[in-house]
Amino acid sequence: MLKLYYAPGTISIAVAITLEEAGLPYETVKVDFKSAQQRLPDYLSINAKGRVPALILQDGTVLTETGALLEYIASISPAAQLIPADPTLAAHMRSAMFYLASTMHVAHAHKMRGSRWATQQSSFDDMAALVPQTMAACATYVETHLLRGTSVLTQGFSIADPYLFVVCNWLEGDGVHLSDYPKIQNFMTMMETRQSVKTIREKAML
Ligand SMILES: N[C@@H](CCC(=O)N[C@@H](CS)C(=O)NCC(=O)O)C(=O)O
Repeated sequence: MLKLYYAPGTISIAVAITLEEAGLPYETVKVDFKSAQQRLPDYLSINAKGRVPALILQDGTVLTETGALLEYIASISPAAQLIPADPTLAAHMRSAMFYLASTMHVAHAHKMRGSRWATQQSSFDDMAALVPQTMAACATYVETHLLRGTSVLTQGFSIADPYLFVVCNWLEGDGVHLSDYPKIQNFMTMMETRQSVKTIREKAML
């Protein structure tokens, strides 16, 4: 069975939602961020990056990076149709995912993880202070360009949606008000109606 290493509320939850969408059986292992378990040797032997998610396959292969995991789940579950067949639509879906990974998630990390980029407390404070602005700029981009319908694609559900859902779930905590972004708000409401998200909430993973 697939085994997902996760921490509640983190980007690893996009993988859990996608596993639910695909109807795949999986087990979970919670990584305790409070005790910095992600930086201890046991976990580093699973994911040398010290981050979640990590997905362990039946044969012991370890996969990391959210986008790669979502693609993997979609590939082994073709019936769930989590990637559009049309290459242009698929490129838009991946464009959204690369944007989330390389820009929006990184902007969010400046609130808590300043030590990745600097050493002084004043630098951390400065980085954290800018997060409401940088995340608002990201939200504006999502609102005006990424969300083409109720979801990332004009029609239908794709692996970009759980990814976007988890990242937008951070917005209020980052000082960005969803009420200023009606399309994102609509998207979040739509996602909350899906059984996958309900199940993940019942499991207290989000
Ligand atoms: N590019 C990675 C980023 C993963 C990542 O940064 N995960 C965060 C949680 S949202 C984490 O594990 N942080 C722990 C830490 O920085 O110590 C991915 O998308 O999988």
